Amino acid sequence: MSNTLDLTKVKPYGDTLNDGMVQFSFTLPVPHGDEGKEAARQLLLKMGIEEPQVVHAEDLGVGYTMFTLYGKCQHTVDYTSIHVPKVDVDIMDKYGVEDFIKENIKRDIVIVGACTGTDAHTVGIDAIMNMKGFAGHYGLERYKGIEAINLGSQVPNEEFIAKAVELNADAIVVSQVVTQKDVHIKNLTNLIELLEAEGLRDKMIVICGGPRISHELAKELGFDAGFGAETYAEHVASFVVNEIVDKGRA
Ligand code: B12
Repeated sequence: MSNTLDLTKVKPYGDTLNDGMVQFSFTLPVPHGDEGKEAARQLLLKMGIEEPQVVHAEDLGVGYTMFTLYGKCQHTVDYTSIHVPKVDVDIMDKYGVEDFIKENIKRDIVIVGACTGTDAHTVGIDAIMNMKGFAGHYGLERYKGIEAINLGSQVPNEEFIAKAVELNADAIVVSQVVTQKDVHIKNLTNLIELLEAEGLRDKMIVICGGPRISHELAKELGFDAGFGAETYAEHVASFVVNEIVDKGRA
């Protein structure tokens, strides 16, 4: 085992560089006991993990057990060949965005946001939209030159679009947190289809975000941009104001 860093052959490490150590956590529908631990261990061997060890097993009751295991990963990845599509814009801070609006757009812009469909998670969209913001980054409501309207969660796509039209929105921003059974894909696709059917798709900037949203996925689904975990209001604001100018909508 080499203990020098080679970015073309990256693997996890725990104690010593390149030792391959990985932690797993999962639940099996089996009772708590030695047979269950052995089942968990064998599963890791089948995944190609070397020297698997069960370090914790928790009885979840009624025939279910949760396991934590350690083991050694044999595989490596070439970090130098990785390319992840990202939103291509220089991020400005709040004051930079405000100056940009004053100089280049010369009017207030309107951004309407919601968490749509059956998704009831409000914290993500609030982090972007609300005055207080998130992790020390103020939300869009606090930006001079931005009128930010947060419709909350479980907003049907039809209602979301109607409100955006009523408010003459420059941009609509949608949050999707629940991804079980690909519900987010269905809901986001439905939003784009409705916008297209009403001839609105090219009249506003359409953005989605959430912990399992990538820019690549968003583009595939017909959005202008997608933002994942660790997004702050200034990321969205920088993208929106640049798009308004680039698309001649100032
Ligand atoms: C709080 C919470 C709840 C609360 C929500 C309360 C509320 N008012 O929001 C309650 C208890 C109601 C809840 C319910 C459910 N939840 Co829940 N919940 C969570 C939890 C613990 C935290 C989510 C959160 O607030 N994160 C903090 C915010 C700030 O992070 P964020 O959403 O990722 O947002 C950031 C970025 O993603 C991005 N972003 C987000 N939206 C947008 C939008 C735009 C436009 C942009 C630019 C960026 C952006 O910016 C944000 C800031 O950086 C997560 C687990 C976790 N630790 O993440 C589970 C979790 C999301 N919930 C989950 C589930 C399954 C549910 C339920 C279905 C459970 C159930 N069986 O009833 C229900 C769903 C109800 C429904 N109809 O939607 C799963 C989702 C799994 C999946 N892959 O789909 C999770 C991951 C838990 C888990 N591990 O299983 N939940």
